[in-house]
Amino acid sequence: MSCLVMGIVNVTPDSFSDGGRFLAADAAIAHGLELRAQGAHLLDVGGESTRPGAERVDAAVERDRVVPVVRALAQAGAVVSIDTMNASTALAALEAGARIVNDVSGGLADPGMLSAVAGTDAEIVVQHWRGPSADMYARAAYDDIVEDVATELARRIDAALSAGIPAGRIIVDPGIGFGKKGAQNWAVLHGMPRLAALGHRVLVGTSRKRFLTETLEARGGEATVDRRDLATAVTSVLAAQSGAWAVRVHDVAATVDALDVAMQWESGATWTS
Ligand code: PMM
Repeated sequence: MSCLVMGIVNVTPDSFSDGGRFLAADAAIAHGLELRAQGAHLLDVGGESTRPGAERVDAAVERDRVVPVVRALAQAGAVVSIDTMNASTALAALEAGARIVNDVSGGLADPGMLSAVAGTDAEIVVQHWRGPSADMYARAAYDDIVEDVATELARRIDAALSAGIPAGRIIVDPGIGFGKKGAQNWAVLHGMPRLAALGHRVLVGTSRKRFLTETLEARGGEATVDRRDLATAVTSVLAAQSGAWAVRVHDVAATVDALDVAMQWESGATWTS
């Protein structure tokens, strides 16, 4: 088992999980460096919130938010991914030193995205997505959710390949919480081996998401950020055990600790006295 940790660096005023504390570029850069010091292998910089109900942000506003942050973190030696649905933002971020484009729409939101990425040497994350966050729960109807997500991801892989992106540069993501309600997310996570069987690296993002809150609060009490971070560390270990290539998290320190412990457990099998 090995799994990379992707630390989240949100540069948005309305992110539900950090309350916009890192809006200023300097604060976002400092936060990214801190996550790196805590052991993040990748830093995912985003300037548009995808929280349920969120409205789209103008691409120019998004670009102005993220480019200085991407540039500074890349210059500091971090491997940076740019979380965007806009080809223009993706290209500006790659120009500033990002190496991965993380498109939660899997190339569906901007028809120019896949060909733009094909013209660079960047990697791309294609996430399972059925439509904008503003009304994404209206699309949460599935026959067999694992099979449906796998089939729809396979179509995005084909689109990326047709646009000219080599297979080795395509990463898939089941899009936890995107057009999926409560228990549907657990079903998708349980079906991770089916998604890994698509033959691409799999990125998984459960961090602080609503389905975790619902699970924790089912027993009563408030699902504080600390409780959600602990739950995220557990889901991250389980994702790693199910073949995830990387997990996308807010609390890097907790997830790095949890993965370390799980890996030691696994290495016990090869220990001799
Ligand atoms: N989740 C969010 C944003 N970007 N990208 C990928 N690849 N996978 C995810 O699960 C994902 C993402 C929403 O979470 P945030 O608002 O806390 O960043």
